Amino acid sequence: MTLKTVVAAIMAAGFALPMVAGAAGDALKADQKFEALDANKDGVIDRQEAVADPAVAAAFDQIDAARTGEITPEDFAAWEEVSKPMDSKPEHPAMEPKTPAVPAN
Ligand SMILES: [Ca+2]
Repeated sequence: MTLKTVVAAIMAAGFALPMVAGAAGDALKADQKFEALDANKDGVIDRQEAVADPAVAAAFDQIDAARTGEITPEDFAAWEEVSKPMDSKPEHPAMEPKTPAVPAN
């Protein structure tokens, strides 16, 4: 193994780690939010439960892509992924569809 290879490996690891950590952090955050909203712990968020979070209530039909009247963990995670609120501003308008935040390069 040459020094160049070692440096390349370290750089690759350095780039990969924050990405993995970031993805895991987002997933955990969405998961915790989902559980907090699922008041009766039946595994889905219905309209009554959604009112606890104004942003979720406003975007309910958008999140509930399959129009089942319930938000599944998958629906919620997908919505969290595209909506990505800047901070924790519940009044952040989530109605307009947004393109996923993909780095330009
Ligand atoms: Ca529920």
